[in-house]
Amino acid sequence: MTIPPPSTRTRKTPRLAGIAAALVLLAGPARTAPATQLLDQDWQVRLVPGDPREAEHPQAAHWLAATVPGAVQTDLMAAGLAADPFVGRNEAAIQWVGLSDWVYRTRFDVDPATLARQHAELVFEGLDTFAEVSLNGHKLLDADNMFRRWAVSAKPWLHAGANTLEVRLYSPIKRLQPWLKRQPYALPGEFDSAFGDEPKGLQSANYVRKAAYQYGWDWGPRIVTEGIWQPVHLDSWDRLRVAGLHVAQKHLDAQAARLDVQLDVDADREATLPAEISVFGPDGEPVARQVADFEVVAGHHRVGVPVTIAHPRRWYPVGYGAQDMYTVRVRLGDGGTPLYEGLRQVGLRTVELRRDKDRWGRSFAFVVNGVPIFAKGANLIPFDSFPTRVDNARMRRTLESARAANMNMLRVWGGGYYLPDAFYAMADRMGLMIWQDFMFGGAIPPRDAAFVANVRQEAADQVERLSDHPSIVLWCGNNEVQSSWLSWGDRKALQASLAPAENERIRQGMRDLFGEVLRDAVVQNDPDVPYWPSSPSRGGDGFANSLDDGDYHYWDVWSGQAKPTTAYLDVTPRFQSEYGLQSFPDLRTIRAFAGAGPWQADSPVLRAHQKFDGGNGNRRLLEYVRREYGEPKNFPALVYLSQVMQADGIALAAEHLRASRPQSMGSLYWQLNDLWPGVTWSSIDSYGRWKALQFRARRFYAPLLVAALRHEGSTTVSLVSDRTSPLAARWRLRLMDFAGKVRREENHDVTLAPLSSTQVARYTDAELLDGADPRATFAVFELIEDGKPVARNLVFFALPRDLRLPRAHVHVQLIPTPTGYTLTLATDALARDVWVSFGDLDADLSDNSLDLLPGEPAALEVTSKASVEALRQALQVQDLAHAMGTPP
Ligand code: BMA
Repeated sequence: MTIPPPSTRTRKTPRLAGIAAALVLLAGPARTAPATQLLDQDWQVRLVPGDPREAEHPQAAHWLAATVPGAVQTDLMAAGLAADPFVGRNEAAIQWVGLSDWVYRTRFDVDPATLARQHAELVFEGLDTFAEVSLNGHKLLDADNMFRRWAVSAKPWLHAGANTLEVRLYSPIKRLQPWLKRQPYALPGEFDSAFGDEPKGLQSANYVRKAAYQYGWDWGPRIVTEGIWQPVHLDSWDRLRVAGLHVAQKHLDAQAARLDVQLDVDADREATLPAEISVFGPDGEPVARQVADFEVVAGHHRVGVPVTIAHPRRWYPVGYGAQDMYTVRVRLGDGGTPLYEGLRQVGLRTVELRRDKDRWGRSFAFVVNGVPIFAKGANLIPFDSFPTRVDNARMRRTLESARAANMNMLRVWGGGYYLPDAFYAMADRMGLMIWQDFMFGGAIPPRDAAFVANVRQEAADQVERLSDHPSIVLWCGNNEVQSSWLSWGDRKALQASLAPAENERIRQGMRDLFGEVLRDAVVQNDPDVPYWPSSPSRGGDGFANSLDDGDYHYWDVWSGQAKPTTAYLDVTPRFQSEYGLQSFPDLRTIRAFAGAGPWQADSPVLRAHQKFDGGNGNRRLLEYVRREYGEPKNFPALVYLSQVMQADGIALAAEHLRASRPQSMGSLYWQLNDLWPGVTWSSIDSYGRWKALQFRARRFYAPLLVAALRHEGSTTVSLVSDRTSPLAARWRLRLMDFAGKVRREENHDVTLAPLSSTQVARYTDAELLDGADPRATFAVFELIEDGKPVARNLVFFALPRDLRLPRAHVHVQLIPTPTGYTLTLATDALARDVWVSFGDLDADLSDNSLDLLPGEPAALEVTSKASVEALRQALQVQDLAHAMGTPP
């Protein structure tokens, strides 16, 4: 017998509304089967009567159709009462929504059978954020945390026929500001509102458990949502129900996996529950079956039964093995129709965050199933300002792009929200490791008992929900909270104004929260995954961002001192979890939010979609482009050059980090994705379009890399292999002029050790050039396996703006194939950073942003619905020499 693996897994209660449930509640005798009624219909929303905005927005003072799960802002957009804040300069016009109080209502019928149940519970999987819930006029719940699940007994207030459910949502800004103004001081936050609704330095976001980025970030707008953002349902049962199924991994080695199959049970009295536990292997084959009793007592509790799998197949990160997963099935009952059946998918793997003392200090390395893995990836920001409109297809496309670019890790950064189960299930399937921050983005948190208790419950909810995903390899307490306390100007200014004892209390509060409360949540609910208190840190709350110990955020390039990108080569941390450069998105994306143009870097609409330094980021971007590439000849050239600059800079850093293995064991650049169309650090824009960096990432994160890093007049050549077996190969150096004439060639045999970086050569410019013109000569380094180049990198001896780059003629040929098209590119002279596009047509390219050498054509696969004629007509090829304004 085989069963197909289900597509998702269980959570505490079956998730509904498209979030498929693998927890199957079978029809037992009608009175014993727990039931769930989804309340997603007939919702309406309006301003709370008496809200001061009624006069200004009279239409919102009437009931409007609402979507649950959803947000007020998206309801108003659907009703035509709010303009799309992602277009033009509309962001300002939607601010009033988050400054108002709203009320949602629906009516639902309850049948007599449900009413007769011993238990009826109303469950809100997520409320955003300050919410007051009433059922038939009786107040049931006050909620104050977007990240928690709220379940309350509804039994006393339910009646037969129509029931009215009302949810009032209070503006978190309006609720907290008056209180905050009365406090002796405000805790330092993140980004001040650009709209004047909160005074500078007086940010209420610190004091509420709500996604921090919605208050505005340096890559996204301020849209303070309110709404019922997760499903609502009414659960009813008698005597007993199973509320969750987990599989804890107690021990794992090549011989055996010892698991504990656990049920979360609500029982009215003690009972013995006969059960059949079956385990199915990665191919659906049965591998273990066991009959056992779960002994339950009265109340809510967890019961477990041990199960062993012999010779388990383990889950591996992509590139290191298969993503094998097992399905555990639990059936309760004594042979007849089961009273309950639940399925849970698990991946078996060990994870260690290796922190050994070594000659560079103390390591920071992920070791999965005993294999030390260099983490290659990026930071993930939230997918949208409105979490409820993110569908699985969007998340999948982003994850697939990451995997396609040879990434193996993403960091779910702490200023957003905990992502849905489907996200982690996809990461499991794709073998992408997830570094999971708790949701603390940088603001200094309060420390009062109620706040801490609220966070404790949030952490328990979330860690328990996500605990069985093999993709999660780290839980991290916060992003930059404790490090900022020690180094940011506003924090230091506050500390100078406070008594030392008060400073110590604030610091101790953070120590307690990140050193104990969150750590405990992980130890209790996901004990086989390591915990790290803060990024960046050395594992405690002391000085962070040191090169010898812990993870490192490097921002001297771009922000801070705006150092040139070569400064990336001056730092070799143990794990670089953030560093980044901005670029403009594709012109099509710009057109979609900014209209027809013409534009310049400081056009008001482009400044409105640039959040770094209040819109001044575009100047910084131009400065970086000018510094290395000279004056762009027009705006499209600036867009193109900004992407080349970003890709070149990040490639330099990533290659340096990989070459520094094992001193460095990770590179996560900032940032993978965008949540709106803007000018940001992303490598994929909000339409899913790849920037040059995303294509380059595929090369600099490829399993085999030749890193040729030129710094201060010398080039160091390292060969990097992520393979787990030795590689016999050859490396080659060719020195060429721009017309393709080889002036010199060297070939060397080499054997690369598994999981290694090997420095094979170091040349001064004089040695490499041997008298050739540095402005018209370049070096090509290649790694060759079985006669074929598998990795390549070019070294130039001057900044691009100072090179005598030729105006190359790139010949193109587009030929239909059974699956799409092949595009062949050939050139008569060196063409750098060749970028192929098809105007307004959608087309996916197997590669882009590539250097073309004369005599070495490149063939790209193109997938598009457009016809060959249309594609040929729209085809555009740009290269560096043509985009730089200064003639060569
Ligand atoms: C980092 C992040 C974010 C921010 C990014 C770019 O340090 O943690 O707070 O968006 O820098 O400035």
